[in-house]
Amino acid sequence: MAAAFPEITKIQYEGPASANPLAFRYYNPEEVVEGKTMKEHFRFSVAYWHTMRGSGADPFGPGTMWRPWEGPVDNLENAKNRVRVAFEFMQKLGVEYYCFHDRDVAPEGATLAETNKNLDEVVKVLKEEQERTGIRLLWGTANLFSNPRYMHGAATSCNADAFAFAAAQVKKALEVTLELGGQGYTFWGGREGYQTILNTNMKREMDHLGAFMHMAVDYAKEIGFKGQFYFEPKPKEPTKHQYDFDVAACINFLRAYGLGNKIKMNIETNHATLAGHSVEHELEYAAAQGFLGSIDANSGDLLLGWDTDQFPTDVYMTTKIMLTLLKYGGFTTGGLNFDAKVRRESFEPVDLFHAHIGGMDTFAKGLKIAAAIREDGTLEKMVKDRYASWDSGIGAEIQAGKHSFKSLSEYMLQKGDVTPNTSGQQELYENVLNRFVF
Ligand code: XUL
Ligand code: CO
Repeated sequence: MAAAFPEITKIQYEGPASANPLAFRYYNPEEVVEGKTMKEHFRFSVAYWHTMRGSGADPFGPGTMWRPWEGPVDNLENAKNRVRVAFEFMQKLGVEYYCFHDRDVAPEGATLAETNKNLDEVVKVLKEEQERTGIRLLWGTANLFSNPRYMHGAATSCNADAFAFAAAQVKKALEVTLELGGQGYTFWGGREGYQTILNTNMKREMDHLGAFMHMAVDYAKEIGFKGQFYFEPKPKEPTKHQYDFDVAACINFLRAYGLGNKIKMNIETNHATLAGHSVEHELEYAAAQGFLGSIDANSGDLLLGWDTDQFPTDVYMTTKIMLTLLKYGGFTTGGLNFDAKVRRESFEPVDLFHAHIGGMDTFAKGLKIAAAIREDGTLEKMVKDRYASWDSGIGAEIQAGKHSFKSLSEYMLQKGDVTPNTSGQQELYENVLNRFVF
């Protein structure tokens, strides 16, 4: 097969002064930061659905993307050919992981049996390409939302057959993820939610979702899939009320259904902002409770209110993400998956390189800033000092469980009032952060 990107050679690190648009200025894969190479920190991944399948279609018009390797019909041959293109792209970019939905990689057939067969055929090629390049599968997943059979949801559908079909699909997706040595499996809610409570039995739907996830975990055990399961929060889109609203709702759901020790979070930036949070809030909330799994790296547009899935270019955001990641020891099974798409107007193949290079560089710069902030220690000390009242005296006693409402009431009656508060110094904190950004 002829190269899909013949004029592009492997993207190299050229340093901050480089003006070459097809080079990294900050992402230097082998550079060691806090004892790990950059590539080990990030575990960058390409999202097959956007990068290889994004057409640029929107509600107002059809696709715009120019993808010269795509054949006139999306048949098996075309799907296999596309795999070669995907691996050429990832190799030239220097990304070591990818993620996919079953339906991204292989076309649906007329029956489930035929669809599974198609998937097996493409998985053979994926495996070949993985072996040839050393690129690995970060996580796999099943598309339980595109086909009209899932109009009412999959695991939460009012139609029991939709649940059964979804189960068959996830069973197969787990098998191929195992076959490809995938390091994880992600559940994103898809249409698991509702539009109006008037036609919805919420309790029943949630119970079904819990049962579905248990079946997945049980089946993984049965076939020997040891990868990490992730649950990906998103508050809305496609349904008005998604059950996986945010990290807090997801963790609550997992604990309520006895899945808390089986499934971690896959946190997506744009989903966090749709939920009225920042990504660092979501990461911190998950990490503090031991649920930090993986990241779908992108960004939204606060002037638009939907999931625009743009590539991350904001160094403040990547710095904050990296501060949290470094604080909690970084990824184990997870990674930074670019769940992001080029704009509809950026239709040329080379734009895929510009987009990913920008995202990788922005994260690399964020990592360097975060590491410098940590090495300096000022910010950490400021936060520590802010909580100093808990390090000794009454605070330390409360933390050690030595007090009750009664004893605290006695303490306060005797003391009369609290030790005066000190300033929160938000502006000073922001200035300290800026010292490392510019
Ligand atoms: C949808 C989304 C999905 C999941 C995988 O908003 O983020 O692509 O990441 O199903
Ligand atoms: Co995502």
